[in-house]
Amino acid sequence: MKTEILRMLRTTDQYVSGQEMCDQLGVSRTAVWKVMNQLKEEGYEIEAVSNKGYRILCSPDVITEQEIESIVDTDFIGRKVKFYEEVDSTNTQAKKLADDPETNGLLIVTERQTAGKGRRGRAWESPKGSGIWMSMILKPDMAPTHASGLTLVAALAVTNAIREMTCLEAYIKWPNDIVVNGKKVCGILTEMSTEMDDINHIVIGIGINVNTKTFPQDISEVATSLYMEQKAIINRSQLIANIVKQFEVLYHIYLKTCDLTHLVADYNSLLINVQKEVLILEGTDKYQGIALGVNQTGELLVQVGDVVKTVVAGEVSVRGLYGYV
Ligand code: BT5
Repeated sequence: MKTEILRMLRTTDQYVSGQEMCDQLGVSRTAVWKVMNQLKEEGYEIEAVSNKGYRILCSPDVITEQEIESIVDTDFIGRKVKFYEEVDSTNTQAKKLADDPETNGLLIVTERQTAGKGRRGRAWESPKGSGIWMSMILKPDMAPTHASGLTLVAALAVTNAIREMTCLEAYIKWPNDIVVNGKKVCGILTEMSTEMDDINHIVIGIGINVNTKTFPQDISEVATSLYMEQKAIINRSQLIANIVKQFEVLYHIYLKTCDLTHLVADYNSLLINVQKEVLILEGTDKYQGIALGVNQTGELLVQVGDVVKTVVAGEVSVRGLYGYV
């Protein structure tokens, strides 16, 4: 009911009468009044005027199920949210929940991860109260070989959303980072479960440093947050809603061809590596070249001397010649 009440309050700048809420939701005046009090306790500023009703003035920076579900405007991704105050890793939780057939599009969100994961067993710093740590469960009907492109689709969605909601020039660092002013604000980890030639589920984990004010010393050289770059607090639920909306649109486009045919131009226009010298670290192999952009399957094309090499994401790290970008 809280989600419905928040949604009703958000559909208008005007007052919504208590009676209207009771009628629409089929509940008593006392029940509505109780929810209003709960919302106020959670930090919502709600004006109540007799004979007019209730009006929402300000929402706190919370990422609860009710808050996100009340603003998400999609067909299926993020319409259902599972929120944890604290969890080991949203990807790990998502994988546990994904066998349930009802979970296509489910969004798992937490305030804090105790064992946030990066790629290849690396750790992802996920402190309480300032970031977006979330995972989407997807069950597309396509061959497993096409799944890795979805990391790039997610990167494009996050970059678009950051650009739309802030004044920051966010770029993609292939394949799974988003950078602002040369530092990492977001990392994406895609995991998949397959059976024969079918995908059981894909979990796309997205970690964004939103209102983070400091970082541990070991990552402070490479990490930044949206707050640190634009000196203003960003509402995390609004950003989440924007990301899932952008992602859903791009996801449908991706599924048409099961590759980046229709997205590659947009992706390359936001790719920080383009026309830059990059160092490719592939296991013990190491070489440098000029990044040209990605192809339709999401591989990075790198000019090495006279040859254009195709670099497949996975076991590869890409560095700038003089540091992270
Ligand atoms: C990534 O790995 O960038 C993928 C990160 C995915 C995190 C999300 S959060 C929600 C979901 N649940 C999870 O458990 N994971 C996903 P990789 O490219 O391997 O980068 C990891 C490296 O980034 C680390 O070794 C650090 O150097 C650095 N790092 C760690 N925490 C960071 C942070 N909060 N911000 C920026 N850089 C960080």
